Amino acid sequence: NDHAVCDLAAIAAAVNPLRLANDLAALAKIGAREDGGVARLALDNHDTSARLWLVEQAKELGAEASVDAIGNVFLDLPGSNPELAPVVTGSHIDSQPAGGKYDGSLGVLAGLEAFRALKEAGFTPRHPLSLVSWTNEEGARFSPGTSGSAVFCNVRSLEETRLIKDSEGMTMGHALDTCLAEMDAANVPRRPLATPMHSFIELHIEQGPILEREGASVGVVEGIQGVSWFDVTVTGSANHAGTTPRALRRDALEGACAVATALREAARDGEDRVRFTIGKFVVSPGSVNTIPDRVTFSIDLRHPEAATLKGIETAFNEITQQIWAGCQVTLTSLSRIDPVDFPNTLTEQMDAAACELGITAPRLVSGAFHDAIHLANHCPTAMLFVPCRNGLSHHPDEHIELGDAVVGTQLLAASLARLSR
Ligand code: HGY
Ligand code: MN
Ligand code: MN
Ligand code: MN
Repeated sequence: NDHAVCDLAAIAAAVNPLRLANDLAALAKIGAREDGGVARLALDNHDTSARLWLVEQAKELGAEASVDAIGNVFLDLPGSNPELAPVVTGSHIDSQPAGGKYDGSLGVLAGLEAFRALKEAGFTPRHPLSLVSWTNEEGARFSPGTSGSAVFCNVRSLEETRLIKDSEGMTMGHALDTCLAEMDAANVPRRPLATPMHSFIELHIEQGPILEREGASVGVVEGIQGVSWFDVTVTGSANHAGTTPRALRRDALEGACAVATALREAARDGEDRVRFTIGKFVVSPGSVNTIPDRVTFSIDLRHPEAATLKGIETAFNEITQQIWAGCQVTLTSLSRIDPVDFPNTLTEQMDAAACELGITAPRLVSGAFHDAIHLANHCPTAMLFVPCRNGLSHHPDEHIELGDAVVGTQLLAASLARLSR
């Protein structure tokens, strides 16, 4: 039929390990930490420099760079039939405050290298190809995360997203306008939000121990577990640490510790499939000899089933309606993203590509969320995982083997060829 010729072995052979390694090292320099990790928070000056670096790579590749109103950066390659919706790959380049060099970055750079390999192998796609770097996947500075893909997929509005504030009180809209002004100055054209897509494949490090344990270089991801983020505020009253007797105290820290323990208990399940994390815990006024009057803390809750997440959230609501150590407690739901299953139509294409390349790619479900969790409700979506050492991530020591990254990139390139031919 009318499919373009695509020799997957030639495409895989055109993936260049040195080029990929150089790109990873170049991007890791932007926002590099002393300890070997990266600190490239969404829309900070390092994130903006990294975007401009990525746009530079587009020129060499002969791709058209553009940016949308939420700051998602796209690199577009034409197909022989411009009427067809693009086959898209990508991830994110913003990081955790003490992040690793590969979380997000590997997916964007593997996409870049896959595009180079497709061109060098003489493959001409029928569908256009796009590489995207999504804004604020991590949510570490502006919470919740996955802003770029959520706004692109109409899950959240641009307006509400621009109002989110970081810990210094700066709005995401202000940081976004500063970043977009730099992209305008670099003549990066704007593009409309939410352009149609034929399919989306995201390559990412696994951030867990499965592939390393199985000795696999790449895995085909079947879905992503659900995730809910909350803020909890405990309000007491400040007073003198030395003179205030216990009966008159409304100690917000005592209340916060008690309610945090109760919430953790409510999230416990017999089979260790619930993930409950309190990552931020802020005590005010934060003076040694003043009883705290306000404590805020975050909750990151995950589970593969939406019903379980909802049940735990109901329990959280009951627990936080009570008084704890004389303090009021408020629970604010920041985001709830249901689990997603990726369609067989896509994962079977990746299995077939792996088979043709003689690559063993086990199936697994993602414990971490990714931009693909929103894209899954926008177009046929799937992911590829590459193992990271000891499953360590969101840590400066995050590490991958270049050989695994190359195999992952080869399978990505081959999958893109099968989908766009
Ligand atoms: O938190 C997550 O799951 C993602 O790595 N940002
Ligand atoms: Mn990530
Ligand atoms: Mn991450
Ligand atoms: Mn086709």
